[in-house]
Order: sequence, then structure tokens, then C-alpha cells
Amino acid sequence: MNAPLEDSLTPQIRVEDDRTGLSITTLRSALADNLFYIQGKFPGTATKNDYYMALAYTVRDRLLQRWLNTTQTYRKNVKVVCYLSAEFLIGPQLVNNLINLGIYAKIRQAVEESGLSLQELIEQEEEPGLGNGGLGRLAACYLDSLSTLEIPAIGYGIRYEFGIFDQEIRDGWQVEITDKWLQYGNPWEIARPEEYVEVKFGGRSEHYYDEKGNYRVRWIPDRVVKGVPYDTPILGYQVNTANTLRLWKAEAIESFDFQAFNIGDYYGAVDAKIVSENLTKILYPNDEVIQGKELRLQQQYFFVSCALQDMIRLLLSTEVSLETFHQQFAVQLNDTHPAIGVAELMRLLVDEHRIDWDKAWHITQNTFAFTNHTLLPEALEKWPIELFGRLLPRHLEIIYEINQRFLDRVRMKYPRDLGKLSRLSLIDESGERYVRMANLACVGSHAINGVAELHTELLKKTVLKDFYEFFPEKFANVTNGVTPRRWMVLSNPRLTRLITEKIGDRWITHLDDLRKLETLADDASFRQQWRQIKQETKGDLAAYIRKKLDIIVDPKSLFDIQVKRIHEYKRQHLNVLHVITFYNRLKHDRDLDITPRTFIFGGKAAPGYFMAKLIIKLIVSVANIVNNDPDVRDRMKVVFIPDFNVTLGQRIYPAADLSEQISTAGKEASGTGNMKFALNGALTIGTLDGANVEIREEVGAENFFLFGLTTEEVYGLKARGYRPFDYYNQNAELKAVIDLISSGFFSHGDVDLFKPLIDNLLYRDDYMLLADYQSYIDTQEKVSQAYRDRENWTRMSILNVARMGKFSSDRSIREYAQKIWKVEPVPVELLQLCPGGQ
Ligand code: 4GP
Repeated sequence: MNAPLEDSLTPQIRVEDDRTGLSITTLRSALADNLFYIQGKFPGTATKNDYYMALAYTVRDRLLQRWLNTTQTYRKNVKVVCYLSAEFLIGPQLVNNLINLGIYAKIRQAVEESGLSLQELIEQEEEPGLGNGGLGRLAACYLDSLSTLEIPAIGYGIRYEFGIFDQEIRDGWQVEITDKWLQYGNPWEIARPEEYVEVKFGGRSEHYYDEKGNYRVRWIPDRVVKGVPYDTPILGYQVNTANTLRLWKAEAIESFDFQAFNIGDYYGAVDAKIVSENLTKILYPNDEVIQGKELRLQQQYFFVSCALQDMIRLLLSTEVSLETFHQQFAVQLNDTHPAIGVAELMRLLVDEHRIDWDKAWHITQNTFAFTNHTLLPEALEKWPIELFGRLLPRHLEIIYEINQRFLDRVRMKYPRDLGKLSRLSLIDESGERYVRMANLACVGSHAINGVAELHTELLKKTVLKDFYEFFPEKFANVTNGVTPRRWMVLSNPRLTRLITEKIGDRWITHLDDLRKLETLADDASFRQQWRQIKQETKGDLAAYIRKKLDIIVDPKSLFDIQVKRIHEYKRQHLNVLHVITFYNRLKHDRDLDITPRTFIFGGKAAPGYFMAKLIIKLIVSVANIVNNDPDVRDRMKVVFIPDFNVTLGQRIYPAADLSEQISTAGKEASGTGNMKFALNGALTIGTLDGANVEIREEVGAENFFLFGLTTEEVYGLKARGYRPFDYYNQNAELKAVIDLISSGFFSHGDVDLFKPLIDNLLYRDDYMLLADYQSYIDTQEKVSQAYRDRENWTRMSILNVARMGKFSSDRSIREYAQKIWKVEPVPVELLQLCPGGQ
């Protein structure tokens, strides 16, 4: 790939030494040195991966001045945002760092002059799959923006040894392969074993009077685990700020139990190590819903406790009073996964630092803010009391105390309203008793936000209604955004160059500048260039598909793409109903003048989610029939690209003509893939759901293909009694599609294979595919018609990009900073340069 931009955009360091210099000669010798001294290889025996590692260290060396100076700057009493997230899906680091440092072209030259191909080395990088989907990727975009905006920040999370599984498709079924992302080492992280903290589990609490006669509680655990931090620098774009992503690994306090060893218990001797390290071994591969898994609660508590202890240590090292904790740190809870932090901070302040309850509660509430990411009621995290109390006995007591005080206030406000009381309670007592994490997060935070306007409104009306009525002032909306650095500059260098040629490069950090493209939409030669770029990018994806899957797709056909986690509410199977409708139409009229399409899917299913896996099987089965049917050849192809991840997203989003955002209205909190597609010039076919609503508002209704029921209509239809079978019965084309699946046509005559899916649609259809079917098909027809007028399609594509400024994660982060965190940028000066510096 050519450099997306000219080099030397970053302010350069004044003093450079041999190790960090940027001349081609210095870069070449650094590469050779790192190969020899770090990888321990001669060029003759080095693998591509050795070269990748040597290159990564070469780049990392050039980050370190900024990173260490950033850390140094933050020691001086500045307020730091701490983003607590169980997932950070940061994607590959090499190219992002080259772009942010502004040294892409130089590095390419140095690498090529060393006889290597930069592209090949880039492809060596294993991406850290430390997240499932939207929530984890959002955290990563936010880290990028925090650094770019020079806001002091630390991301705290878990260093999973095995991230999200790699997906293979065998016989049409998803197969999960362990993700061994660390097997060849990770050049971007630096371990800080000396900054470990201890995390307790189990045991009991002991109530006592201290030396001054004050009533106190201490926790006597039955297990202690060590948390070791691993730091990754997150460099901003064209700035000196490099914030830290600090991920925790669990280790045993003593990794080898000599006592057990001495009595001959060889296995017992390493037991503690194994048990402790299990804690951070694996990321739970479910998005949205994970219920009741003890290890998951251990993971949550582990990283949150590590993070809060780390913050306290940082604060105390500056001689500032702990009572100013909330003025020094703004802690964002990325969903309820870190919500246990509310109880943990109370425990640390009250039990360990002897601050009285009321003061500690003031600090806690003013520290935390909570983001909700999903409306699915089944996704609200709750933990059985028994499990919770066994693992975190002291926290359960603290939660009871918080609850009692909170419910006293509720009773005052709503005397005799038992329903309210039981719904607001931190404890669910409707059957088996549970701790409700969303309630804990709402009570313990000063701010609560949804991730798109519609989502925030629905939160206030549905899942958090009672909290909204009780604390209306806490609620705000912050619509999600994505970073234009990764999702445009890095992934779409051709378009980046064209845009920059026309309007300069300020748009990369001020995405609203893209508006300047609006007038160019009327310029025929610009449209021609725009189309040309889309064509080339589609050609690249077609080549990838051919190489990986041996399927030939025509880059001139309309690329209709749906990539995201597989979930019934996201309705990949509605897309399949269209694919089959399209196929049937072609079969019935072989001369039909149809706009040729390539239907592309990608996404992982949670391993235990049968219906999602069956949807993948259906897509692949339909693909097999369609792609091998000579009657439709050249006019349609269906492709399921396995193992969708950040790296693949970077290839796929820029190559789309049409972006499928077709969730049932009221179900998708925001979506961020919708933003990545539109930013890269795809037009959207979508429902009025999540951030689609705002995207449509921005790009203009005439540049967006809307279909389907609104949230209100969905609720209304449900309330009246939805009968999906009637839709099937009354719509001949829909009936033909469903009957074709049921007949075994796509499953070698097996009529049972897709029965669970079909029965679900006909008799339940929770996500109302059948109700939306006709509207979807009609709108797809409009898409096909629109694509025939290439000039107008291109104009719409340009206008989409020009009007996507709102969806930069820079805008989201500015809103968090002003509305919620009350933090300001703190530019970093490169004062202390070493080694070899002044
Ligand atoms: C996702 C939501 O499903 C998606 O709509 C949203 O854009 C994203 O979070 C970021 O806010 N939720 C998850 C999850 O990924 O695991 O709950």
C-alpha cells in the first residue's frame, strides 16, 4: 500500500540519537540492530515474523520519548480519565503508529532498501483480539481520540492470554480455534512487574474496633492473586501525547509452592499458579449476554480492583489527599462489566484508608460515570447472591449498605410504592436473589449515558425508566463515534489521498471539514476519481476473496455487505431472505434485467448461540447453491468471509457500495460499523434504529435507503399480538422463499436442518423479520435502480462522506470531556529526552 499521506506530520523530537533517528540510514541500521540484538537472528535465518518484530521495535523506540514524557506530565496534578473496560479491541498497532508518528513513507523506504516488503511485514502482525465487537472496538476508538485530543487518560482492562477465537468455516459451520495472539511475543507492550497489586477473593469479613475505638471492618480472604500490569502506548495523531493502555495479567503470589513440593506433591506445587493464571486466560466470547459465570465475575473484580488500587497508588505518590480522588480521576464504566468498582472503591476508601462512609460515598459517586450499550433486557448483568457473597463477601455487605441508604431515599420520595422499591433495589428478590449490576452502576455514578439519541431515549423509557424518574439529572446522551485515523486514513489510503488533495488534511482531526466535499459532488471529474477509487478498492477485496475462498466475484457488481456479530436482532437472516428472493426472481425470469450484486457477509457467532450458528450455516449453504448455479452466474454471488476482525474490517468497509444496517428498530444501541461504512462512501440500507437515525439526519433522507417498522410500531404490533404466520401466508414471494429453505433445497434435501430457524420465524419471530420483509425487498429494489445511475450514486456517496463529520470519536470524546468528565487537554512537552537526549 502507498503511504496515505505525506510524512513528517508529527512535531519532530528535537534531539535524536542513533536509536530514534529518522534518516533512512538510521532506520535501516536500527532494523538490522533489532533483528540481531532483540530477535537474535542473522538476516539469513530470520523469518518474516522476526523482521516484523524488528520493525515493530524500531517503531516503538520512536514512540518512547513521547510516551514517557506523557506519563511524566501527568504526575503534575492533572485530572486523568480512566476508561474501565473488560474489552479493548485495539487492532493491529504497526501501521496505526506509523501514521500517527507520520513516518510511514520513510519506514517503507528503509524497509524496501533492506530488501523487504513493508506490506508483507504488516501482514505478520497478529491483532490483539481482546474484545467481542462494538463495545470493545468503541473503547479502542476512544483511546485513540483521547490521545489525539491530548486528554490525559489510562485505559484499564484485562490482558487475556487467549482473545476472541479465530473463526473457521467447515462444512458451512463455524468452528472456533483458540486465538494464540501472544505466541510469538507482543512487541507493543511493556510489563511492569514491579507495579503489581494484590487482589483478594473469598473468605469472610471481620468486624472490629480499632485502636481509637472506631468500628471497622476488614476482609480476611481465602485467596490472593497478583495483578501484573502490561502497558501499551496509545499514541495520538500528530501530537506528543501517548496515553497508556494498562492491561492486567493474573499471577500467583508465589509461583511455586515449596511446601507442597517438599512433601512430594509435584502437581500441587504448581496448582496455585495455574488456578491464579486461569483468571486472565480467556475472553468470554459472547457479546451482549453472559450470565452467571463465576470466572467472569472474578475477571471483572480482578481488573477493577487492580485499576482502582493503581489509581490510589498514583495519587498517593503525588502527596495529594485521597479525599480529592474524584477531582483527580474521572472513571468511566464501559457497560456494567466494571460496575463492581463502585463497591470496591467504597471498600478501599472506608476499610483500607479509613475515610468515613458519607465522605467515601461522595467521592465514589463523583468519580464514576456509566455507559450502557444494550437494550436487550436479557443482557442486564446480575449475579446470584450466593456466588457473589462467596467470592466477594465484603462487597456484598457494602452493596447491602448502599442499598439500604438508597432505598430509604426512594421510600421518602415514593411512600408506599413497593413496585418502585423492588425495581430500584440493587437486589433482585423476585425469585432467586441476585445483585443487579446496572442498578449498582446507576446509583454509584453521577452520570449515565446511552450511545445514540434513540438509545438514550429508550433507556429512559424502558430498562432504566425508574432510575430516570429518580435521577433525571444524571442522564445524558453521547452518540458513539469512530476514529477517522484507523477507519479512513489507515484503511482507505486512496480516498484519503484524494480528499486531502482537494481539501487539505485538517479533516483527519476535524472531521466536519469533510463538508467541503459537498460542492465537489457536482464535479464530474471528481466523481470519476471517486468511482475509480471505489472500483480499485473493490478489486482488492475481490482479489482477497478469490485467494482465500476461491470464489470469483465481479468488482463491477454492487457490493452489498453486512459485517458484524451474528445475532438474531441484527437480522442477517433477513438479508438472506432477500438473497433468496433475488435468486428466485432470476430463476423465474432468466432474462431479467437485474443489477448484478455480490452479497458479502462476515461475523462471529457466540459459540453457545445455536441460532446464530445456524444462520451462518444458512448463509454458506445458500452461497454454495447460488454460486454454482449457471443460470444466475455473473449476476449474483454470495460470500461469507470467515474470521471477521479489525484487520479484515479495514479491508472490507472501504470496498462496500451498500451497508446493511437492518436490525429490528429499538434493538441496536448505536452501531459503529454503520459509521465506518458511510465514512468510506457506502450508502446505507437501514431501519430507524440506533445511530442510523442520526446518520440519516446528517446525510439527508434522500441519500439513505430507509425501510421497516419504527420502534413504536414494533412495540405496537407486539402489544396487539404479532402473528408472523399471517405475513407468510399472505405474501406469495415470501412464502416461496421460506418454502424453498424448508424443502431442503439448500441442504441437500435435509428438511430438518433449518427447521429451528424457520419455525422460529413462522411462529415467534421475536425480531419481526416477516413484518419487515416486504418493505425491505421494495427498498432493495430501489437500491438496485439507484445503482444503475452511477453518476447519481456517486454523488450520493460523496454527500454521505461529506456529511459524516459528526461521527468522529473525537466529537464523542469532546462531549464526554465537557459534559461528564470535566477534563481539559494537557499538551505534552518533550522536556526530558533520554537516552542520548539533553
Ligand atoms: C454494542 C452495541 O450492540 C452496539 O449497538 C454499540 O454500537 C456498541 O456496543 C458500542 O456502543 N454492544 C456490545 C456488547 O458490543 O457487548 O454489549
